[in-house]
Amino acid sequence: MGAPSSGSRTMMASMTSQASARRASVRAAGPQRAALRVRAVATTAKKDVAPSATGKSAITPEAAKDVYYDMVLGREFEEMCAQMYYRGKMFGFVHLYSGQEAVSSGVIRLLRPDDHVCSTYRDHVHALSKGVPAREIMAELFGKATGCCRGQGGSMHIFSAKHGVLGGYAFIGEGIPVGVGAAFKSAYRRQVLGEESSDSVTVSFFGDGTCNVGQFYESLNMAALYKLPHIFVVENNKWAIGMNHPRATARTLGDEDPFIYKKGPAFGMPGVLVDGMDVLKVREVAQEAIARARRGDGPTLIEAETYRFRGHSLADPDELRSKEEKAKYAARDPIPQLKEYMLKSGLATEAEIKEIHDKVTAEVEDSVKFADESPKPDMSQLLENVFADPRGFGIAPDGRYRYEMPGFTTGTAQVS
Ligand SMILES: Cc1ncc(C[n+]2csc(CCOP(=O)(O)OP(=O)(O)O)c2C)c(N)n1
Ligand SMILES: [Mg+2]
Repeated sequence: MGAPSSGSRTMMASMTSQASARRASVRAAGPQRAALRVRAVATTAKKDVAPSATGKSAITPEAAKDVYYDMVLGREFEEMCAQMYYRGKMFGFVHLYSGQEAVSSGVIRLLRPDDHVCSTYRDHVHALSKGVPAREIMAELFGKATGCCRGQGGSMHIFSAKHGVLGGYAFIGEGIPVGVGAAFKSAYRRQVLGEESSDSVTVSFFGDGTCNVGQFYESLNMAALYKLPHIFVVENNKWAIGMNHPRATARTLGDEDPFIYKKGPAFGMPGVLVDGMDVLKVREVAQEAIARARRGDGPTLIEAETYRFRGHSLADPDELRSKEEKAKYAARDPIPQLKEYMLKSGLATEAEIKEIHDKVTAEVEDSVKFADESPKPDMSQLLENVFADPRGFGIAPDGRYRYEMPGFTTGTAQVS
């Protein structure tokens, strides 16, 4: 994309004036009407919760097997990570996603390759769902040169431009504006540069604890203001390390619990609450949000109620959550739930399910072998991409952006 022209600035002004026209119409409708609209969105959202895995949900056998494969892959990959971490193959903090698979698979398997995903430090499974090969993620976790970030990222920083994975982020909330930025690019191309085919969508994932940082609210505002093709997915696993969600978050008006999805309507976007332990429900809600974003109708906030089956990170002894709470959610494990549904409704046979498990086991074992046998990065790579290129950003004398110049990101600082 070229530098913004004065014409595009005018278009940006018009995007802003369209937004103020919308606000003016809400104001004209009066406070009572506006309040009704908010309630309507929130209530619809509750009704929108799709039929459960035990109910009637339309999914083809191919899609069901794809989603099942993805969830099993996520679970087995993470269990293998735990083993490898305790064997000293990985360094730093490693946060596992086990238990939350229905959210990643239910949303991301519906995306196109040119769509984007922004993650958190609990990022391995989002990347797997988006198509980053298990080998490249495992090698990254081992700090090897064949990893998706050439061994320079590690567990909390899984990034793959090729697969539309815009990164894991150690600082909570950091990924949300990045996701909104990607959605802005898609909308800018369509609305300002007139590229009709630009309809890619970005989904940002983050936790319940992250909803209490400012970047969440700034991002909700900007996404709504410009009707960006962005989906906010809150993975509400009830805990932010050792802080229980209701202890940290103000209750929404009239509720006993704080509902994050109700913050969507406050910013003029639908807020949807979904059972995040039921992949078919998540899928239906995501389908609607993705279609809305692609049509150009703007963002959606999805709150998926879920649970992590392990401690906050592999360094957490997980002593704060009660046995009863853990047992309650273990009984709602999304993987056996989907398996049972698939078998009962003829979406897959026992033999096909077994084949999926065997393939996943082979894929995960292969990823470990590949990571183990891969070389470490060369010392010369140590400071690459750490400091800004001394040649600076901006436009070069040939009229191209400097970052488009061959070799721009290599050799930014050499270690001999
Ligand atoms: C800006 C910032 N503040 C504080 C922290 C420390 N921190 C790490 S994880 C975490 C809790 C996040 O909880 P949640 O958003 O619910 O995600 P979950 O771990 O449950 O997936 C906090 C506060 C951080 N990483 N970044
Ligand atoms: Mg949480």
